[in-house]
Amino acid sequence: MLTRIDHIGIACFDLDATVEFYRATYGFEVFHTEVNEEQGVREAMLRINGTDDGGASWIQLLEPTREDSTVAKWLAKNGEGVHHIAFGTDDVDGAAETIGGRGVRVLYDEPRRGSMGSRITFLHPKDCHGVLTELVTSATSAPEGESGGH
Ligand code: MC0
Repeated sequence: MLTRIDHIGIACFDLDATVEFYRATYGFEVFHTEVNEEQGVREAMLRINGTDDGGASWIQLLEPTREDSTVAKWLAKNGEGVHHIAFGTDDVDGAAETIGGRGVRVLYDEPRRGSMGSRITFLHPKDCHGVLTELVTSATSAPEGESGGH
């Protein structure tokens, strides 16, 4: 059902400075950037391994775009750090239904748009031993919107 770690989401105050840290320290380059207005984030995706077939693993750096976003709220309380983990699945609808049936709160009735055209939903951290957990099905098509770096 869940086949891989799709990404680790890391909340930061300054996306450009954090991108530069990951480049200078680890050699990870930005593959894609976008603004997700619904989620209230500007994000950069750094590919750690894998290819363009939808099975890659990423570091996702997240900067809030507005004060009332979930990431802004989380940063104000916790400071920078790991915000969520995302598991990859070929079937986010089915995985959400199965996991919801096991008593875990699924935060969205229907999956929403995630990074690079993916479909995502979240599980409540209080039902997951303190970890905000995302389920994601990658888009197999090329990403749309703002992109760069590759
Ligand atoms: C909140 N809590 C967390 C947490 N966020 N615990 C672990 N990890 C997190 N990231 C905890 C709080 O500390 C609090 O615990 C309790 O959950 C309730 O949180 P709250 O601060 O009162 O806030 P709520 O209830 O208004 O919202 C929490 C909730 C929300 C998880 C429902 O953050 C949410 O809907 N998250 C999903 C969407 C999201 O995060 N989007 C941003 C990434 P205490 O013990 O103090 O009660 S978007 C993204 O990642 C996309 C673009 C993508 O991957 O493609």
